[in-house]
Amino acid sequence: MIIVKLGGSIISDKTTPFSFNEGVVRHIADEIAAVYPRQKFVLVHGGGSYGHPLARKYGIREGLGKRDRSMGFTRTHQAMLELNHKIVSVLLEKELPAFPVAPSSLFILRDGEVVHGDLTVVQELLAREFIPVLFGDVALAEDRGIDILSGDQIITYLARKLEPEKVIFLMDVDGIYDKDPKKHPDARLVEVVEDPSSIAGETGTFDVTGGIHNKLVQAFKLPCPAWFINGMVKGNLTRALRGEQVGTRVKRN
Ligand code: IP8
Repeated sequence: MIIVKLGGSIISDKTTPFSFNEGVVRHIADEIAAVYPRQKFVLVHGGGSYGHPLARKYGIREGLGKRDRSMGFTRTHQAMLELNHKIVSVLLEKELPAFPVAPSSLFILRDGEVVHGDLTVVQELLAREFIPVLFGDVALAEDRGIDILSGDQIITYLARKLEPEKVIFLMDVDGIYDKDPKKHPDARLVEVVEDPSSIAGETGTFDVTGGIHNKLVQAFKLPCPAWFINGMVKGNLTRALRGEQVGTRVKRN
């Protein structure tokens, strides 16, 4: 089984609220359809311009308090269901038996971390050759009442319990660079990272989107190899599925 993360920046335009990049999701679905059902998948997508603006507007991470927050909790979830519906619809168009699974019904957080999770349904869906489609979501929290659960946290949890062959992160940049490629034309794409300390070296690995460096650190905690690739480029997912060199590969020794 392979876990694929559809980053929020590829499935929607983060600068335009409620925008959906259908074309990108379509080519990703094509590449999955080319190897399914030989290859099993769990898909996890981010919040993009559906979840993040609402989560910020209602201050969900600050927990329950004002009445407005409970409405915001539900509205943010509703927006994520809408995005999930669009993604699942594209997968169904390609004859892939995608099935939506809402993480807010599976996980409970404390201190921003998962303290309770139940993957029975995900496992049973996989056993019946469905493709579970999870997403960054709101979640109930033991400490502050409500919180946000990111797609990356879900992936860490899934990977520890389900032991996938690999995790592929689809992003809107080519991988991890040694410095900011927008500021430094000589920035080099790092092809393989084998040692986490190499990324915290003299120059450090530049965090292009604000989340990549952290993703890389998290990737070392996964029990399997991880790939960071540009999901906007057709064929990249196929290359990563085949194990060919593309983007940045995180190999644990
Ligand atoms: O984009 C965030 O998920 P992410 C989900 O995977 C919400 O960090 C609701 C903002």
